[in-house]
Amino acid sequence: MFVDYAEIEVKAGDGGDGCVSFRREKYVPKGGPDGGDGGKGGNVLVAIDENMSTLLDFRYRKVFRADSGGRGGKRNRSGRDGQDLVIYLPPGTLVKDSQTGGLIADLKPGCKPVIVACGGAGGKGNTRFKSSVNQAPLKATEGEKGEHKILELELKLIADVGLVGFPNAGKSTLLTRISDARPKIASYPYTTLVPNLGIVRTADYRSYVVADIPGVIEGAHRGKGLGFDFLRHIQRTRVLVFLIECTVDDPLMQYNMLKAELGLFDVALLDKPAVVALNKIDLLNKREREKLDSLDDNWLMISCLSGENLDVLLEIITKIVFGD
Ligand SMILES: Nc1nc2c(ncn2[C@@H]2O[C@H](COP(=O)(O)OP(=O)(O)OP(=O)(O)O)[C@@H](O)[C@H]2O)c(=O)[nH]1
Ligand SMILES: [Mg+2]
Repeated sequence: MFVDYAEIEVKAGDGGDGCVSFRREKYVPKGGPDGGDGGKGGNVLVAIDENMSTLLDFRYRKVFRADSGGRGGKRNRSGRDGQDLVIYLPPGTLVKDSQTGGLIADLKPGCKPVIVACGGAGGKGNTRFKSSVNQAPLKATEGEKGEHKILELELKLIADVGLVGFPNAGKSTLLTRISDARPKIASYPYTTLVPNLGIVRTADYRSYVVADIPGVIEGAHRGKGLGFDFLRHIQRTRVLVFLIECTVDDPLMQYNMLKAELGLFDVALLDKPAVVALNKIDLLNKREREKLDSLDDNWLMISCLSGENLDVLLEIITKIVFGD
């Protein structure tokens, strides 16, 4: 199951308390204070696990605690430091503080682990409070509390190309034709319920990732169809491919409707380079094709079934992705 949003609670370790103690040994009268410091509490960190692709695990496990520091001991022994706790997340996860809404980490590929909650400092033992005027201090401090936060995890897939279109336009079929992915394909709308990623390999051994997302329809921003929450997965792509069925009454209107829905979700989506492809061209006869030809010179006629013009489409996408 694909889950792209979760809320978790993190609690860093508390610092250990400082110790009050005095050296007591035969032949060493008035040995002085020897209470050690408390250990530091463990931090909570987030890090990337390349093998993860969903936040499913976090639907069930909600609270993550790092170790607390140990108490300081006699004979100036410091308490042990609490161990850090690392939470592994899929690449592309955004970690936000749910209270302030502030972004704490953006786990892009290659990013180093990030501390999301700091462990408390250890308390001071009474040795630290020794001075010329107070040679037998009874004072030690408590360890600091570790940070406690509620975190929002939001997964935004990392893909170079996003396929957008109405349900049944052939997005999943296209992904199957050009990449190694094998998403479900069927002749009814809403076959794709969660995003699929596929890797496209070019003839010169380069590769990029294409995301196939569920179909968007008019009114998606009001929650119609599957809504448009999943559009977040194309927010980070470099290119959008609009896929439109050529057999519909008015392809241009469908294209404008798609753009309008995308714009309502995030206007920045409309600034991305885009390629428009009319799919299922195999279903048209010559006359119908000529009619469509006049629509827009930049629109590409393709057929995911016969493979017509898929090479041209790939060439255009590859050029934009790599900036060739
Ligand atoms: N004739 C023809 N049929 C196609 C072509 N491309 C896809 N189809 C068919 O169109 C139907 C829908 O294809 P999908 O790839 O599942 O469409 P989708 O856009 O992923 O649909 P959703 O996931 O529901 O949004 C399937 O029956 C495909 O076989 C094409 O080029 N020509
Ligand atoms: Mg699909």
